[in-house]
This record gives sequence, structure tokens and C-alpha cells, in this order.
Amino acid sequence: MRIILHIDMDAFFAAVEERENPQFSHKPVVVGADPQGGSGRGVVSTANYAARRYGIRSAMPISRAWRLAEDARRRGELATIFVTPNFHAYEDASERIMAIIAPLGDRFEQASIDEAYVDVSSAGSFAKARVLAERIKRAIRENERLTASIGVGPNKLVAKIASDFKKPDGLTVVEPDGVLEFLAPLAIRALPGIGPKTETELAKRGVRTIGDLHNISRTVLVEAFGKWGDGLWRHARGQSEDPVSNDGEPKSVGEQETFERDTLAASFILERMRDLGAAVVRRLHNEGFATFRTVVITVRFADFATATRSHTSRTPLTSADDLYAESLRMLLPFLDARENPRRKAIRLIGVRVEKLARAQSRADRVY
Ligand code: TTP
Ligand code: MG
Repeated sequence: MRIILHIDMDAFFAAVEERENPQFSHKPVVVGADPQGGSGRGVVSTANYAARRYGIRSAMPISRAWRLAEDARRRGELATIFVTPNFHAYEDASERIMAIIAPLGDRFEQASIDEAYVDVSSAGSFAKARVLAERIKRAIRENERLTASIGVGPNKLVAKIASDFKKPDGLTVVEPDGVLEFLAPLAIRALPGIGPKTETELAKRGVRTIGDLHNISRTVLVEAFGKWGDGLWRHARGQSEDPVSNDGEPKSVGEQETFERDTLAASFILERMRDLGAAVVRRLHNEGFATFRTVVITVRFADFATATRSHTSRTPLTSADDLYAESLRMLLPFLDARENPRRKAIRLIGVRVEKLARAQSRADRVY
């Protein structure tokens, strides 16, 4: 029998900010781009639960979050605190949390900066797994002054859905014979890979909950969605064999952008490169990586001729500034005669980092 835990920190970036800034406590907090009084660009990274009451969510434009906060304030509710991300603080907390969790199971997989799976099959029973989950929550609370929500299930799929079931500070245990009953009332969006498109498609067939999905035959789902329909049928029943392991890890993280108009305006191109690099480093950190050594840039000209350059540093690089410095060195020659003698306009640039590494585990120091 397999027993899997999924641990997911509550409002992670915002919770770390609250911990570091006692004056934030009990106030709505939004971590994200600078709102610049409502005209800021960029998005919300996360909002604490007080700010979510105003409708503020991850990935929402920061300008919209600002308006929602202003509306709330005008209604006489608490003013919202906006902070820009301090990735180092989140990584430090993440590292220490992972070091608490990793040694407690048979296998461990960090799934993002704030979530992890642990295979605890050797605990032998769901009752013992629950005790372990309680211990993990307590250790995180006592050592980090942060809360986590944990799901316990017979596989990763059910454990993940269970960790999301009661948030914040939740613990939900779903035993094998309770899986169907647990899933049935949930909205189909709780299943991985169901986006707005599939949701609309299924709503046309009267399917809103996972229970509704149970009433549709495997054949009909395969006819409607192909091979993925079969996965949907299995997921709706909480079936998944996915092992807890770090094998499927990304080997690189990259971003690219096609400009609205082909250009050779250096200040514009450099600014875009800086933003792309910042986005790459953000994603890198969100995936739980701390460093990279290789930087690859791509330049595509108006005539679609495409060049790539790469450089591997001997020492690990960590920040958006490091990445910008490296990419700049390789990009500049494409803006002048060195790599671009005919001064062709540029259509697209991209930047990617490779040779990724997680921060070193501190398990031995924590315990
Ligand atoms: P999540 O675990 O998805 O969100 P959360 O921890 O803030 O809230 P919840 O209590 O619902 O788990 O993501 C973890 C962190 O990753 C989050 O604190 C900030 C970051 N993040 C982004 O930067 N952008 C995003 O769109 C999302 C979803 C998360
Ligand atoms: Mg979380």
C-alpha cells in the first residue's frame, strides 16, 4: 500500500513577509510588482488570506489588485500592504522547510518553492501517516513560524487535491476506500490539467463536479478528448501511478519574446532582455532552484536568421543581475558590426539558463 503526503505552504511569499514584518500581522498583504498607485505593470505573486477576501489572487495584474484594495478601503475595510518580492527570504525559508520534511519519508520530491511530496508508505497505515503529517506541521510552525496544509492519500494526485481541500493550516487524510466519495463533490477544476477550455467543453455536457464526470463512460471521454480523455477518466477516480521522485526535473528555464515591430533600438532591446531575465530567475526560484551556471541567448533577425550564444560560468550564478550581465555580454555584439555587419533589425530575443542546482540541503544542520 502506498501512502503519500503533499505539503503546501499557505500563502507562502505573503506569510514570510508577515513573519518578517510584525506590523503586517492581521492586515491584507499582496506580494508582487510595484503597483505604482494603480498604474504599475506586472502581476500579483500571491496574496495572504486577508487580501484574498478582496478578490485578489496570484497572477492577477497588479493594477487590478490595487483597484480591488482601494474599493475595499473605501468600504471602510483594512488598507492593503503591497510589497515587492524578496526571493532570498523565500528561498531561505523554503530550504529550511524542505530540510525538515525530506528526512521524514522513504522518498522526497520538491515540486515547487513551497510544496513537496513525501512517500511515507513504510509508516504502514494512514493513522500513522496522519501522526507524521501533524508532526511536520508542528515542526514547520515551531521552527519557521509558518503554516502548511497537508494532504495524505494513496497517490500524489489524491494527496495534492487533499492538501488544497482545507487551507490554510489544514490536514486532510483520504484513505483508499474514501477516494471516490472525497472527489465526487469537488469542482472538476480540482483535477490537474483542467483549464477554462476543458471546463467549458465539459459544462456543455452538464459536467461540473468530479462526481458528474464519474457518470460519463471512458469511451465517451476518449471520443471527446482523445488519449487525454482516458487520463481524465482515471484522474476522476483518483487513479495515478506517478512515483515520488525528482527525475522529471526541468533541465533549463527560459523565456523569449517576439517584438511587436522588428527593431535595432539598443535601449529597448536591453530593457526587454532585462525583463526576460528577471522572469527567468523568478521561474527558476519558483521551481525551487537556487543557481544556474550556463546562460544561452537567442537572437532572431527580421529575415528569420537565428543565432544562439552560450556561456558557462565556473561559479554558480544566482540573481537576475548576474543573468543580465551574462546575457548582455553575448547580446551586445548583435547590436553592432561585430555580429551584425548589415545592421539587420531584430525580431525576437530569448534567454535560457541551464546547469541548475538547488540550494544545498541543510538537513544535517536542522536535525
Ligand atoms: P502557491 O502554493 O500556488 O500559492 P500560495 O502558497 O501563495 O497560497 P496557497 O495558500 O493557496 O498555497 O504558490 C507558492 C508561491 O509561489 C506563492 O506564495 C508565490 C509564488 N507564485 C507566483 O509567484 N506566481 C503565481 O502565479 C503563483 C500561483 C505562485
Ligand atoms: Mg502554497
